[in-house]
Amino acid sequence: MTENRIPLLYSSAHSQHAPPVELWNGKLVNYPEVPRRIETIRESLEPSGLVDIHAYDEVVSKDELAIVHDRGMLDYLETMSSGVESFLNDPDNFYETGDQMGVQEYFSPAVFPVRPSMMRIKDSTGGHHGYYCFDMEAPIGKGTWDAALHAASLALKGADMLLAGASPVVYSLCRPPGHHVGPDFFGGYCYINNAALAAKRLTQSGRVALIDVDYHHGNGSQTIFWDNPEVLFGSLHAHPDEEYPFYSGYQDETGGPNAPGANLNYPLRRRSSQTAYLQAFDDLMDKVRAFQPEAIVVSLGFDTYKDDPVAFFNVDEEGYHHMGQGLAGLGLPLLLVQEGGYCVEALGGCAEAVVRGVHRT
Ligand code: SP5
Ligand code: ZN
Repeated sequence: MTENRIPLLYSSAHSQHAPPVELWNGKLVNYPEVPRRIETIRESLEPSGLVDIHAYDEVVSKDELAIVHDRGMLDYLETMSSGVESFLNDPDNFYETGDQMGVQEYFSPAVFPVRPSMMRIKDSTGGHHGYYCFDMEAPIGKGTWDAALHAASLALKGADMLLAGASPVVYSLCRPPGHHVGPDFFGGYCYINNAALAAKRLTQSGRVALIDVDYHHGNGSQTIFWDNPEVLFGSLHAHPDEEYPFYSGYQDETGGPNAPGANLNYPLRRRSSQTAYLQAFDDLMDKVRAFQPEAIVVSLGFDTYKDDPVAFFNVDEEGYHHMGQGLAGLGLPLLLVQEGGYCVEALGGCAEAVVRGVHRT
C-alpha cells in the first residue's frame, strides 16, 4: 500500500498509569496491562524502517471526548484520579486495614452487569464508585486520567491525520486501551474508548468500519455504535459463554433499530485454531467491503497471540501478517489503535508482522 513509513503516534505519558495488582475472582494477581507493553512495541518498530515515531504530547479537551462519552463519567474519572491520594488516606473511607485476612480464601465476582433498579445511587454524594465502573479491572491512580487522556489524544490525532490525507495508514500506540468503555461505563483495563473516538471523528468523511480483533469482545465500542448506521462494528473474540466480558459478544447482537446489520460479532471458542480464526477474519473483510466504508479503524489487540498469558487463541506472527495484508487490501485510509496483548516478549514481533503486512512486503 505504501512505500512510505507509517506514522507511529506515541506518548510517554502512559507510564504514569501502572497498577501493580488486581483482585480477580477473589485472588490478588499481577496486573497484566503494564507500561513495558508499549515501550517494547516502540523499541521493536523503531529500527525496522517501517515506521516514523511521532512523539505527540498535545491533549484534547473533554468536549472532544464527549462525542462518544457521558460528561459525568469523564468528570468522575478526572476527579477520582486527581483526588485518589486523599481518598486513600482518609480513614472515613475504610474499616480496619492491615492484614489481608480472608482476601484469598473467598470467592467474589469480578464483573457486574448493572441493573436499572440501582440507578438512584447516582444521586449519592459518596460511595457511588460502582456507578460508572463495571468491574474490578480498572483501578484509578493519580496518573490514570492523564495517561488515558493522552491515549485518547493519540487516537484522535491519528484520525485527523487520515482526514488530512497526511498518510494512508497511521498506528496510534495507545495505552491504557479502550474498547471496553461505553458511553457511560468503563472497565477491563480501559478508561476512555480511543478507537471509538477515532471512528466517530472519521465519520466526518462518511461511513466507517471499526474492526475489533482484540481477544475480548469490545462491549464498549458495540454499545457506542449500536444504533449508528454510519459505523459498522465487526468483532472477532472469545465466546462470551466462556470469556470476559461475558455479558455481550454473541452472534445474534446485530445492531439497533436504526442500524440493523451494522454490528457483527464472531464469537470463537477458546483454543480455536489459527485457521478458524483467519477464516472468520477473511469473512469479516468481505462484510466490511460490502458496507462500503470510507475509512477503517482497527482495535488491535495482541492477546489473540498463541502464548498470551490471559487468553486462549492461537494466532502467531504469520497470522498477524495475513491480517495486515487483509486490512491493507481494503484499500482505504487505515488507523491502527493499540488495545490489549499481554505476552510482553512477543508484542514487538506481533506489531511488526501487522505493519509488514500492511506494507505488503
Ligand atoms: C483491553 C483488554 O484486553 N482487557 C481485558 C480485560 C480482561 N481481563 C480478564 C482476565 C482474565 C484472566 N484469565 C486467566 C487465564 C489464565 N491463563
Ligand atoms: Zn483483550
